[in-house]
Amino acid sequence: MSNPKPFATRIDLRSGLMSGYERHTLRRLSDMPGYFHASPADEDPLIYEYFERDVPPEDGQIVQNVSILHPGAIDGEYHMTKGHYHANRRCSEVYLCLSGRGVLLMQTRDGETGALELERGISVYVPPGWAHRSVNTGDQPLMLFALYPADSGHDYAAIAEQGFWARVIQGAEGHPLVVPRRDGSG
Ligand code: PAN
Ligand code: ZN
Repeated sequence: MSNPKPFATRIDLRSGLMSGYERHTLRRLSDMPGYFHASPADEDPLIYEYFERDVPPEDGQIVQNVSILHPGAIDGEYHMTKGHYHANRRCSEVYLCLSGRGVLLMQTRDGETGALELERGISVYVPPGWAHRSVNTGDQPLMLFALYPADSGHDYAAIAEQGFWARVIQGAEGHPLVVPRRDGSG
């Protein structure tokens, strides 16, 4: 794929719809075995989806991504993305929340942890080396715009095996709680 010419993208700030996307990825509960603390066998909701503009996967190119996390919870655990490290450890990312409410969980391989709230107008800088997972804690879609280097690569395996340092669950009166996991609690 050669260097693209300059191009514009329209992002509907209400629906999150991105014009001209080349990639649309859907994640249902069945695509996420073992990620939630429970997985009811009788339902398979759409947890999240994301749209991307394709550029060459090379140093210097930037991917534009719109992610939509649909509201809901699986046995009290809010809908969330799989989460990943960037395979290229030099690669960072910027998230901008377009609408909805949520939390961005983060962690490093050295055991540092972070959780930052997301709401319309908040941007979060995810430095190199920090895994990241977004969680929808609201009752509306959580829409996120993200920019990341096209040569980042995505390392899902470490998170699939070890999970994140905390789970985000529905507390009393519907308030979200970020609950640190004890080792072995999945
Ligand atoms: C995001 C994510 C997107 C979906 O664009 O890819 O929100 O999350 P998962 O990739 O964890 O399923 C990003 O962080 N890209 O690098
Ligand atoms: Zn990322």
